[in-house]
Amino acid sequence: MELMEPFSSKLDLRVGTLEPSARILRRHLSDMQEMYADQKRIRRMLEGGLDPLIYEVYLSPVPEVEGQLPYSTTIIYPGKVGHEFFMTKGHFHVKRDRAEIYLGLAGDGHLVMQKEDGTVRSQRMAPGTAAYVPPFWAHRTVNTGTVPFAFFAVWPGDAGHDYRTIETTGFAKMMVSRDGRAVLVGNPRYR
Ligand code: S6P
Ligand code: ZN
Repeated sequence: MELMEPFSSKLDLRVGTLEPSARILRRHLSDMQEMYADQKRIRRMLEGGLDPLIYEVYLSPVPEVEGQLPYSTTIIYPGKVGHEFFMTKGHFHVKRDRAEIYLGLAGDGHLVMQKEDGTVRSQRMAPGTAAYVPPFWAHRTVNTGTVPFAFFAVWPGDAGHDYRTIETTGFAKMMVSRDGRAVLVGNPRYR
């Protein structure tokens, strides 16, 4: 393993930005259109030239190898596709027995987790919430508030990210707004 010098980062607790970051990843609706239930609405939005920025990920300069602890911040913007809140793509770790820790920084959100058998659990996240993603659970975060939702994450460097499984099956439940409240309902696109 590469021998590194100690270093620190500047994390803006109100906004969620991380400096320095090795890379900033931005996902727009067109990068994850198959993740949402209302496909007709998405086609109309994209054909009408509406392709909102859903979230940004600030990645630490820590290498993704065994023994290291890479970290990131994520900012999910407020918004919905129909009734479904803006969210991350969501993933399993390639090494399924690798866990992760999330820390809420700003705004309101939910962490939705799913086991391979389709069991779903969710945790509400607010500033100061430390949420634990145990081994074997896929994880996706959702902005269920009205301002940007930001959180910090740290995971084992050799975890790896498996997006394919969630792209193929989806999550069994989705987070929607109903009578002004965020609720988990069955996802019609879950296979
Ligand atoms: C990585 C960690 C986060 C997410 C980020 C975006 O293990 O869970 O940094 O990568 O929140 O979500 P996603 O599902 O697009 O990677
Ligand atoms: Zn992860």
